Amino acid sequence: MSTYVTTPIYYVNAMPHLGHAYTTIVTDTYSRFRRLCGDDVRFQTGTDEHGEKIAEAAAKEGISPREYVDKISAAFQATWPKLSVAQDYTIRTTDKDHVKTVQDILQQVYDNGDIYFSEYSGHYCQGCERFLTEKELVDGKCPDHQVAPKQISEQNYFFRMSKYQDWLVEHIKANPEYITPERYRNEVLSFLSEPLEDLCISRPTSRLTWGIPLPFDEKFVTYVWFDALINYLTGIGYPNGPDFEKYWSVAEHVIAKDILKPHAIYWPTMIKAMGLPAYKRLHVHGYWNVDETKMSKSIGNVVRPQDLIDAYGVDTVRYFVLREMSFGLDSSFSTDSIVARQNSDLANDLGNLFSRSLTMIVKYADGKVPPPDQDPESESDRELMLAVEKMLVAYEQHMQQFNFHKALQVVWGVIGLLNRYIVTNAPWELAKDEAMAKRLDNVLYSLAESLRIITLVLRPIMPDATGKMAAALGLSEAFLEARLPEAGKWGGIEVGTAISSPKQLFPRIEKKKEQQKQAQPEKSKKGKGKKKEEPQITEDGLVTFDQFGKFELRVAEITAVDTIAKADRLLKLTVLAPEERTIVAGIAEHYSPEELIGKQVIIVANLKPVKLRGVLSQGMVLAAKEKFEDGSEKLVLSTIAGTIAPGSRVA
Ligand code: ME8
Repeated sequence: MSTYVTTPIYYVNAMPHLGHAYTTIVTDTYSRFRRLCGDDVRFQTGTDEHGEKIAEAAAKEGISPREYVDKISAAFQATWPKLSVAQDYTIRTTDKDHVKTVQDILQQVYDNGDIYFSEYSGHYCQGCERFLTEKELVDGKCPDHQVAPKQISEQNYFFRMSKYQDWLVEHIKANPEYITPERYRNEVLSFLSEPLEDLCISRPTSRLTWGIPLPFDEKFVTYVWFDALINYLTGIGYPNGPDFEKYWSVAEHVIAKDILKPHAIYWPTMIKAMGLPAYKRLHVHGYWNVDETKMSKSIGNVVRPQDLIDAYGVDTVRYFVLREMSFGLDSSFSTDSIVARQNSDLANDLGNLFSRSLTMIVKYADGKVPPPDQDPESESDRELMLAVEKMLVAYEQHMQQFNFHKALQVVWGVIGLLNRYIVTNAPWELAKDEAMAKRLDNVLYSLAESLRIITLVLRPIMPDATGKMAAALGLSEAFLEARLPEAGKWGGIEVGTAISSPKQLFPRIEKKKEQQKQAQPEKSKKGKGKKKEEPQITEDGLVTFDQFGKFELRVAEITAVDTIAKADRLLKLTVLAPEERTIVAGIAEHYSPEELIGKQVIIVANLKPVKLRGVLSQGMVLAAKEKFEDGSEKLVLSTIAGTIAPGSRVA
């Protein structure tokens, strides 16, 4: 099968922001997904470089339009590899072959009688670069750009769009998948329930010269939308290039709702007038907002992709946008939401699962995938295999429908299940019992195999991180060849594959120092000058509320555990509470390191730090101890009954 998928070509009147990054990441993810399914994929992006907006932006900078478009289109092209976007072709509407194709198409449509000369007067919005109908105005203004359109009256060339209205309505009705999600299909059908006007497709050179000259009248240049939409054809070599036949019949366009009308109405009718078959699907997403307002260059409330990459890394940025936005609906951007996704979904759920599982394979199976020995009696084995199988089916469906957030939800369902599988099967307990050696092998095999499948399905979303995951799982080469659905079948990982303990895949992000300061202003003031009162127990052996209140109990999350040389009973815990600190705890006889990672425990956070065996201990972990008659002891760490942000006060 072939897949051809495109982003809009972005205007080069401003630098790329998160909105552009989102559409391009979505399209890249989809193209990687189709490749994973074995398709021959063509993925195209590019820049829209003609028109009034661009001419104006260049004039503002005091440089020629040519210099200006070269500069900004280079900035767009430089952004994509940083976001791990790997397009097959980048088109610029100033490319010579594109200019020729646009002129050839204009001539053809003109010769067929679908372009005519006439006079028009109407409401022209410069931001939209088109005439708005009376109905589209809100309080006399363009709803998108919040400015009153100019009243323009001029002679121009028009495309007989109205001629194709009935065909378009029928086509949309007969092909429910043509425009999705459904709300946008309904919006287009509702718009088409009124008579469609013809489309003005020229601008007089007296007003604008930065455009493609009309082949049949040199006093006019082509309207930017008639020029821009044709990029989808030029990029695959229309009309005679070898790729055209292969890719046009499967063309899918990805856009945001701001450019629904040009893509769902102008473009299909233009294609029809050219005598070509319709594109296959149009995928429409919502807006990234900041404080309820659309992120846009004209408002200036933009988030730059580079800033996000610097702060969180490319994998987190890609995961975040795909997981956070329900495709089709608007989403609000905030740094809190991206930090929460990184810490909770990536560092905690996926990162911990991965490092815990691989560390156990290294420790209990000599770093090699042990042989499986599925236990038909084991409820947890059956549940796991069934869950992985179901996940794969749902994942493929959701990815195909552009429901990326749902695809990720089902993958994270299995990640959660695997974390529970580890607790239920407690490999560290199995390792203590010779008789359980086969069971231990099977649990470790199941973990390695599940992680292989998770790595595979996350590959289109996080190409960099999954590359590291595959390498740690000893899969680098096979991984590149893997194709769904075959590669998703249980049993793909080879027994004996060498596993290595991975480096931390997703570091946790700590709140910035300033934020912490803001959060605890009183505490820092209190400490100054005043001598601290030591809590004292009263004569009757009771403590007062005041005295108890002096102990600062906090929830701490264990992120790393190390043994301490020559101290068999001690472990060095690295915890977040919420800042990172180390605590030395005498629990080595009761807990293995891998069992502890990810646990939330309760600590006394305001103890004076002490050094124990050369390691600084900044607090104390609380635990309950049971003593048995034979003198032995059981120790259980105190935890809390649900998950809560590390650093939360226990009161
Ligand atoms: O319209 N949220 O270019 P453009 C989500 N050149 N996506 C956003 C966004 C936001 N806040 N802001 C921008 C043009 N986008 C034409 C297209 S195609 C033949 C010609 C993304 O630079 C989204 O994909 O204004 C939107 O459709 C596109 O950028 C508009 O880019």
